[in-house]
Amino acid sequence: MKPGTTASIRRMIRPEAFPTPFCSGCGHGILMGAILRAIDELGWDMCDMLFVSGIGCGGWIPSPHYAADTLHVTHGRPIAFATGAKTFNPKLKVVVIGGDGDIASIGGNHLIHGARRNVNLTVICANNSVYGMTGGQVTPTTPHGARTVTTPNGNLERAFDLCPLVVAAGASYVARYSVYHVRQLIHAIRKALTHPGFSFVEVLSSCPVQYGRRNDLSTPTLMLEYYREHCVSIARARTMTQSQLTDRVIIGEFVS
Ligand SMILES: Cc1ncc(C[n+]2csc(CCOP(=O)(O)OP(=O)(O)O)c2C)c(N)n1
Ligand SMILES: [Mg+2]
Repeated sequence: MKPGTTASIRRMIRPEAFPTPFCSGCGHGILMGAILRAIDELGWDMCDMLFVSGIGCGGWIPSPHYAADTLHVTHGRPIAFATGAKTFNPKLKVVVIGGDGDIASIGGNHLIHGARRNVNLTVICANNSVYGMTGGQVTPTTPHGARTVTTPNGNLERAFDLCPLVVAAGASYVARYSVYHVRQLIHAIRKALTHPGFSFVEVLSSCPVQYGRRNDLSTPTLMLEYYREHCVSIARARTMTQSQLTDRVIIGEFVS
């Protein structure tokens, strides 16, 4: 089947899983499509793949939507399960997809140790800056000052910058884009999938319902415009001062 066609993408999804459980304007839907397009462009067979996710809206991206083997496991543990599956069957292409809570909060220890071991996995973190599924609580990636249901007057804590964190831990492919930057995102996912070793793609994913409405970004458009205005490339960031970089998110390939 010709890659890039609707029919070619259709064969990778379970029609009975639609309509999706995602709210209108949820970036996870864009990411769900971007991952499939990357796999389609590579000409990979979904039968050779295993998708592992934990609990959360991000965990719903592969399971139940993808027509492939999926493991929907305990919150915070997808990297541990994926490590076991990959070790048992090294031929399997194993991809972890989860939210920022799943991957970087309760699952943070598995993330750093997966990177340290340089396990041959691809981890895609759908970062919407909150625990979306449980009502919009603060997470370790909520920006400083941002309002959430548990930080109504603004988050007092600093946020984890996930890409430098996993670079320091030993990941050998690391990139970050937002769901506004779809072409670059698909390209990065392709590179991550074909990379031997631990590859990590952080995806800033819009959540107008739980994050946006508490932070003056209550529509899908406002959230995407925010990403367009606030994301700066690694090259451009190098020319900016620390104060100019306040409230900016650096995107691009950190290690490749
Ligand atoms: C061990 C455990 N702790 C807490 C929960 C409750 N819980 C379910 S999903 C979730 C957070 C989801 O946030 P995230 O991983 O960022 O995904 P999102 O919904 O934002 O995409 C939490 C705390 C759980 N199911 N299991
Ligand atoms: Mg989240």
